[in-house]
Amino acid sequence: MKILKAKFIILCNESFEVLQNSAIAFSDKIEKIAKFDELINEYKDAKVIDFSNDIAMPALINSHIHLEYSANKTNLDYGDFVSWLKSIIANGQTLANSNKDNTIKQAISTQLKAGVSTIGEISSFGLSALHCINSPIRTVYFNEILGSNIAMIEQQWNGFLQRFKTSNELKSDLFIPAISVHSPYSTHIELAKKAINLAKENDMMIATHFMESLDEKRWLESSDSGFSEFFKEFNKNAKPFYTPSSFIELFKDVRTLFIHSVFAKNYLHLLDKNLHSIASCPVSNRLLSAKFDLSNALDNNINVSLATDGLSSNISLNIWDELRAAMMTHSDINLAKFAKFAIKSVTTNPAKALNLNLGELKAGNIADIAIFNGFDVSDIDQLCIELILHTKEAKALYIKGEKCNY
Ligand code: MCF
Ligand code: FE
Repeated sequence: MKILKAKFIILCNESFEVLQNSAIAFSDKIEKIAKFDELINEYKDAKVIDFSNDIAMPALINSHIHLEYSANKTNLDYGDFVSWLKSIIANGQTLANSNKDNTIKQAISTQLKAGVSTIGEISSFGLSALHCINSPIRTVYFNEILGSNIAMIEQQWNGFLQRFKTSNELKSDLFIPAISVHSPYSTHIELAKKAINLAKENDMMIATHFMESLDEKRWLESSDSGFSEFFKEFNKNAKPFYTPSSFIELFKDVRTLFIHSVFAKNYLHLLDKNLHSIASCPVSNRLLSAKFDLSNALDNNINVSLATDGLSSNISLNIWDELRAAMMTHSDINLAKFAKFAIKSVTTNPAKALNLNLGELKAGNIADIAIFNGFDVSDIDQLCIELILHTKEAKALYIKGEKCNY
């Protein structure tokens, strides 16, 4: 047993309580949160960890990242989604030839250093699995399926199945296989249906990029947009496989993380409040598309997480950089209210989205705890604002109760 003393403990519970000068008793799970004297009386042999000038909170969760797309610096086109997509495809070879192992390792280390214990990794090629396994990080590993060309469907499915099986063999409580149906514009309905059935059979969750751009919305709603030009290069008779509603319908009864959903406003009522969540990536949205209407999503009781996306649409994979960017982006929301939401958006909200016993410091939850440098605040309301403004790295990170080296 360990007892960790902290100046502030941000519980991330429903009422967003912040305890002062209290302590957490934990093994691989959180046993009890109370005053230090009470805990040391109860757990006499516990090892005491003194962070009494610092802030303890649930370790962070970055619910959407593409580790395998970490090599990009300046070679992709931003400002228009279809142009970006073309540049990703055109640069495929350059990215493939880059030293992916090093960039993936670095990206994981950036997560841990920032206090992130858990990631939602979209794996397009199966290259990141072993890197995740060989690090202390917890990974929900979304094996990606995509392909719109009917002639290639079988080949795409077989390649996906191979990666899926490999990841399933690696399954543990720190490596949780899952499935990513890339997007409605890129994934043939036969592939999507098979993948969703596979997820159901294996009780796995799904992630899908949905309504990321105006072009995607126009394509799905009226078969028109930059996507028609784009697809015509490959297939003169290209038609969308879905309407926005028929796409959402496929995910009925399946836990699903919808990514971006910037243009999904008219369809939010179709989401299942228990099983469906949204991950929003403000920097990626600025570079590729438009601003997500966060107030509207929250008013509609959607469970929203903030995440970094990959380096192919970001300049930093540090989740605190993302929260700072989000704070500036969503200037329509009161600052203190936004700061509390932002903290929940990387703790309780993604824990709910990914169905993990994490994100809140409470007895019985997994002991994933992050420690950050403390400071004095005039008002407890200011704590989250200052934390977001000033934090770049964690002082310590515990995953399943074990201190991480990173
Ligand atoms: O989230 C961003 C933007 N939207 C869609 N896809 C990706 C993002 N970052 C990386 N991707 C990957 C995606 O997983 O880019 C490819 C897919 O493999 C685009 S389709 C050739
Ligand atoms: Fe993405």
